[in-house]
Amino acid sequence: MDTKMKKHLEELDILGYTVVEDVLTAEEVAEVKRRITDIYELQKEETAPFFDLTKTDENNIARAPYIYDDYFYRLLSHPTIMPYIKELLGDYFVLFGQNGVLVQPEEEHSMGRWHRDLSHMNFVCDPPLAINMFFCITDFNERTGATKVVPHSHKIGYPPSPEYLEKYGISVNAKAGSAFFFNAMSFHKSGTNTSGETRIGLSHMYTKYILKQQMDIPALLDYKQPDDPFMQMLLGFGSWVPNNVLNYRKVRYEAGLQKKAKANAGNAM
Ligand SMILES: O=C(O)CCC(=O)C(=O)O
Repeated sequence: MDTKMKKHLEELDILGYTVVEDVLTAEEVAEVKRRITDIYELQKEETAPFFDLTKTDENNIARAPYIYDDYFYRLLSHPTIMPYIKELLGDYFVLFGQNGVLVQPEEEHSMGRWHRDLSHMNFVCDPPLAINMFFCITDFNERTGATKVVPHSHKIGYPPSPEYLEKYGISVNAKAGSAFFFNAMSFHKSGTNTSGETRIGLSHMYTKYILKQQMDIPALLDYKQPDDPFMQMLLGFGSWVPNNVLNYRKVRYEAGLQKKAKANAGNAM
């Protein structure tokens, strides 16, 4: 492991968070910004026949963008990020979810309340069960509504008082293009945006495979598992809970076909 990674993992272990700069290029950041905004607009339209998304806690959250656009699918296994997640969670882990979090100027956000990402779990876990990684798509600072984190709070097995959280919570500064990692058991919330511009983060939570995913990802992908064994693992095809016998068998059947195709390719060489 190089010294840079060592330093970040130490911060993440002790403080509960760390920022790795310059992971996405300016072009990638601009692309994500444009695409996530389009997906959020589309999701508002999809929800409109049922209710007004903007009047719910889902306001300004773009859920599972990788289902809508391959650009986001490719970011799930970003080559700079995966080695960190492997160090933290071991070789077998899954994606809990990928979500765009848009914090609008002078607007409250449902993520603006102190929380842990594994809700209702007030216990200490070492090694970690879940790591959140935000791509910062805009600058994160006190003015733009950067995430606020309470340092070391992933190490306590009970929720601190509201007074403690407010007193010791700090805004984590990160430039657009950075990867902001935090232990999912750290108390955190989105900050208040007074910058006049939308603040955008693209969250990716990775967990040990024994935890439930945010959504049934194999179902979202219509039970079509990718060829790549790493992506099969990441998306939960190796650890999901099938919702019926047929779907259980469909995934096993496809896995069998892929195995055969690989064996045949090997024989042909
Ligand atoms: O938007 C933020 O800064 C925090 C988002 C958050 O709390 C979460 O994704 O769990």
